[in-house]
Amino acid sequence: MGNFLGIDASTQSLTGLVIDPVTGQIVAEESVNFDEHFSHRYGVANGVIDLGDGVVHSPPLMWVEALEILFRQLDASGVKMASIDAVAGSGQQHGTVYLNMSAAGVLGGLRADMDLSEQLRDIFSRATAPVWMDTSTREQCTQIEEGVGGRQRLLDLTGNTAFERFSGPQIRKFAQTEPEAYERTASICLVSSFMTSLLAGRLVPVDAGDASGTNLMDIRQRRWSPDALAATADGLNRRLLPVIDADSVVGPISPFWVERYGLAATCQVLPFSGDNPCSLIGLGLVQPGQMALSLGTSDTFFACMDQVRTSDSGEGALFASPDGEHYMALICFLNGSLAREAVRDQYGLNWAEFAETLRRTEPGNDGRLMLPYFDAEIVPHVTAAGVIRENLDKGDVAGNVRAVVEAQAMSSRIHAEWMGIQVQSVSVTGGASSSEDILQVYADVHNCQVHRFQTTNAAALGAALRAVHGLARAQGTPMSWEDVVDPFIQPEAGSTISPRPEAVSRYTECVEAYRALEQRHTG
Ligand code: XUL
Repeated sequence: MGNFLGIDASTQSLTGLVIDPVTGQIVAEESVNFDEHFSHRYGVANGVIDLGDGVVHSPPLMWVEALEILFRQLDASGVKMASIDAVAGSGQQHGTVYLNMSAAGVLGGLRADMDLSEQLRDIFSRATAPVWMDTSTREQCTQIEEGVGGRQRLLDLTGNTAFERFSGPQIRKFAQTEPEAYERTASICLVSSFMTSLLAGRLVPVDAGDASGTNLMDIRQRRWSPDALAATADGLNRRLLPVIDADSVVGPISPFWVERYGLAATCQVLPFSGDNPCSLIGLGLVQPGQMALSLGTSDTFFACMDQVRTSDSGEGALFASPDGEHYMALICFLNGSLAREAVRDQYGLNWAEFAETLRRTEPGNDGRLMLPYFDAEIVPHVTAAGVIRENLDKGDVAGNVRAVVEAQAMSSRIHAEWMGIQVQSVSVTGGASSSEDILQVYADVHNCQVHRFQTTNAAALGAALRAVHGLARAQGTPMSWEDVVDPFIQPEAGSTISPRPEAVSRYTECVEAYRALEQRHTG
C-alpha cells in the first residue's frame, strides 16, 4: 500500500495532507492561504468577496489556481507524487459553482503544457460562487418550504429546514434573479464536486454527504428528491448529476496531473465530500454517540447518529455520513474564528495575549456576558450583525476576550441539546484547536474531556482516510472503518484537557443566564 492524499478546500485556504496508512503517519501537510496569494487578483478577504446585503461569494477560478500551487508545494516538500495510490477531498459545504456547456469538453481535454486556470477561464456561466456565508436567500427559503408542502415536510424529507446558505435556496435565487445566466448553465456543482471534477478531468457528481447540505436530497434514500427539485428551480434535474456514494472510486486521475506533477497514471480519484462530513471521519466518529468540535472559520459541533433525528426548532442540520451508513447531526456557528479574530483585533491583541488573557480571567467571567454576533448568525438564527453585552463594558479587554469564548462554548452546549447525546468526550479539530486555553473553556462548559490529535485539519485527514477505505473496497480487500481510522485518532500524548470541577459547577449557572439572555434577544 502506498500513500493517500486528502485535499481540503476550505473557505480561507486549500490544504493537502498525505498519509501512510500502514505506519499511521501524516507524511506531509501543505496549505495555500487564499488571502496571501490572491487578495489583489481576486479581491478576496478571508477567502471571500463580501458583496453587501448578506451576499458572500468566492471565485472558483481562485480555487483552480490554488490547486496547482498546492501540488507544487507538495512536490517541493518532498512528497513522492508517484507514491499516491488515491486522492479524495473535502470542500466547504453548500457553495455552488455554475458551469456552461463547454465545461465537460474542456475538462476532458486538459493540456499539460498550460495552466489549469487559463484553460478553465471560460467554462463558468457565473463568475463567482455563492458560499456558505451568504445569508441573502430568506425569501427563497420560504418559497421552497411552501413549494414542498411546508417547513415540516422539507425537514422530514431532507433532514433540514431551508437554510439561507444551503445550495437549493442559492440556486433558486440565481434562477430568479439571473434567468439568462441560469439558462446558460449546463451543470451545477458544489465546491466538493467541482474540485473532484478538476482532478478526474470530467464532471463528477456530488456525494451523499455534501448533497445533504442542499435542501434537495432525500436524506433516507440518498438521492435527489423530485419534490425538492421542483420547488427549487425549473430544469434543475438535468443540471445535476445523480448523487453518488462517497465511497465509490470515480476513476483514474486526469493525465493533466500525471504529466504535469508526476502522479501515477493508476492514482484513483474518490469524490470530495463536505468539510464537516469529512471531519466526522477524520476524528474517527464512525460509531453513534461520539461528539466533535471544529473551530474553523465557522465553528461546528457535531455527532455521529444511527438514525434520522431532526431539530424541532429547525436550527440543527442533518447530513448523511460519508461512511455510507450513519448520519451526522450538526450545528454551525457563523461567528466562529471570525468573531474571535474580531475581538482580538478590536483590542490590538495577538493570539498569545488573547490566550494569556483567558488564563488570568475567572470561569464565569463574573457574570459578564456577550452575544457574539459580529456577523449575522446561523445558530441561533440572527438576521443582522449586532453584538450584545450584559454587565460588560466595551472597553473591558479581558472581559470581552473571555466573554466571546464562553459565549461560543455555552451556545454549543445549549444548541446541541436536540441531538439527545450525553456528551462523554469531545474530539476537536480546526485552527483554533491548537489553543489550550480556548479548549479549557469547552472542557469546563461541557464537563468532559477534550481530545486533540496529530493534525488540526481533520477534514483533510478524513478525506485521505476515505480514499483508503474506498480504494480497499474497490480492490476487493475491504477494510472496516475502525481499522482505517484507528491509527490516526489516538489523542496526542499529554494533550487531553480535563474539566475542572469548580469551573464546571460555575458554568451550570452561567449557561442558564446565557440561555435567558439569548432568548430575550433572539427568541
Ligand atoms: C456547515 C457550514 C460550514 C461550512 C464551512 O453547514 O456551513 O461549516 O461547511 O466550513
